[in-house]
Amino acid sequence: YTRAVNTTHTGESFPIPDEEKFSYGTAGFRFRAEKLSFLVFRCAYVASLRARQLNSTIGVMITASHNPEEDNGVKLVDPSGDMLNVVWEIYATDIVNATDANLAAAVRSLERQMSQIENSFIATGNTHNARVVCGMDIRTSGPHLMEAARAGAAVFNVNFENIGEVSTPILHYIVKSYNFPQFAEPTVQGYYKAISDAFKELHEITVEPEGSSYQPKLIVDCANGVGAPRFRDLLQHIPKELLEVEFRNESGPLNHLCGADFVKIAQKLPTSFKSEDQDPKCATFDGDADRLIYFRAKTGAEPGAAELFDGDKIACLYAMYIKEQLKAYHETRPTYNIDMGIVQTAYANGSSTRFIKDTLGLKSVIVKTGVKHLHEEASEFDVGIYFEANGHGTVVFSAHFDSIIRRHPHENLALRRLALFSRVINETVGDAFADLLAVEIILRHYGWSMDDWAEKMYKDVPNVQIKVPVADRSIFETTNAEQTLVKPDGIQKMIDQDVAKFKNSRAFIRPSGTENIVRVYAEADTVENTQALGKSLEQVIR
Ligand code: 16G
Ligand code: ZN
Repeated sequence: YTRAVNTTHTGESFPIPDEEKFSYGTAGFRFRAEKLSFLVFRCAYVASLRARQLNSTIGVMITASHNPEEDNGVKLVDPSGDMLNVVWEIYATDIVNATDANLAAAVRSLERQMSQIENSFIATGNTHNARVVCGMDIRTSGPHLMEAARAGAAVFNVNFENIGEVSTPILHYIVKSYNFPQFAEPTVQGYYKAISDAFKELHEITVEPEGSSYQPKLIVDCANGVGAPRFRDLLQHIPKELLEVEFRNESGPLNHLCGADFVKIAQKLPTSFKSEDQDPKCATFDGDADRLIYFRAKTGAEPGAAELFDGDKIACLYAMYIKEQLKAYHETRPTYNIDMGIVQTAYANGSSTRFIKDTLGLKSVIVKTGVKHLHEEASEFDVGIYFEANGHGTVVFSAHFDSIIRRHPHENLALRRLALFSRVINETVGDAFADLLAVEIILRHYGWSMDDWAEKMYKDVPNVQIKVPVADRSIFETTNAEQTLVKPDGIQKMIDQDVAKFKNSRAFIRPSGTENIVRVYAEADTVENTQALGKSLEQVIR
């Protein structure tokens, strides 16, 4: 038996052998594009089931983020705009792995499970708001997969909307806007308007301090991805005096020698950026523009080296600003308490975690890699900042926060700033555009140049990341937010022994959730020692 896309509209359908099993990972399903028409078709089918069950809008995003052009992927977005509910990750996996012959039985079993735990459409009967909204990045396989998604949603006769080439965060935002109409108009234009209006308003009440070295200018590396056209569109809504952006890497090979993932791992300037470039402030997106990293040429290093202002630095910048506003607010309103916290992963630079603790006097919670883990933990706070070092992050605000804002809308400048900040930010998921605008507001507020940002917070400890190919990554099991290996036996002890040989060192090894490799991360007191530690850990698992 084989499984196939059940339609003639999608052209060639690349049937999938029944034995081949897929699982919904941290980034949904991600493969070489050939396998994906089937996976996208079944995912849209699952999305339409969920849309009918909740009588609301579900999102489908076709992207493989920072991976090469030949790959693609598909992930689902819940009605809140957040990532797919974990229970549904299992349902999606079951439906995708069902053979054509037993698909109907799989759906019936799913409906039975659904009616037990959630209010099923079978109970309410009302499904006229059920809708699947689908976006794609700019890969050549995108339009074909979009048709596979359309076919998947058509099986249950659910409304289908193709919103075209968008960043992943734009899709999340539109799904949320469909389900919460007071939030924004559910269109790409609605997204631009909501974010840029909030930015302009917040800009107006942000006062640049005396002697400010802030410059409203930067160069953006677009990874040759969807960030280029969509960020250009967004900037149409923002006057040049407020922010002037020069675009680079707009139309070459996707994610090749450029983009946030490349810059972060290689710690190098992306292609078409030169060490001698005079303009010091640069930022980089990944292929679907849900990651943002600032950088500049590193002085006194080999040509092409980049100094990074990564997710950790952005998180700390947000934390500093929000903490200051909260303090000012609490001075006038001590009775309404708003708490805040920061969530990071094991990849957070040790200096950032120490800065959060010792200088900001806040706590950093460390969780497993993957946006959903960070998002969930951050939602425990009234203001929850989360960032992965790789540049994916945002801030989430609680209902309690919203109710305080509504209670005291204009009486307090700090509160107004927080309210507007919460609207510049895309709460649904990390958003390179929204995050960039938020960073610019804060740099302006402090009057900071890149030099100031580098000097006034903390210095990264040297660190390396090494990808080690392995035959079977499933033999590696971790605990302690991925910082300790419990399997294979004995390896953690060898890691500990290696780490103990260096000063200020820290290291961990974890299996990748997205590639068939194991990742080594190491920090130590000097660049040489960090590399030596990384190399010796690589030997441990080879
Ligand atoms: C996915 C995750 C990202 C994580 C990365 C880790 C989402 C939307 N994306 O891209 O957050 O950093 O995987 O990859 O959750 P790894 O497991 O290969 O290190
Ligand atoms: Zn991405």
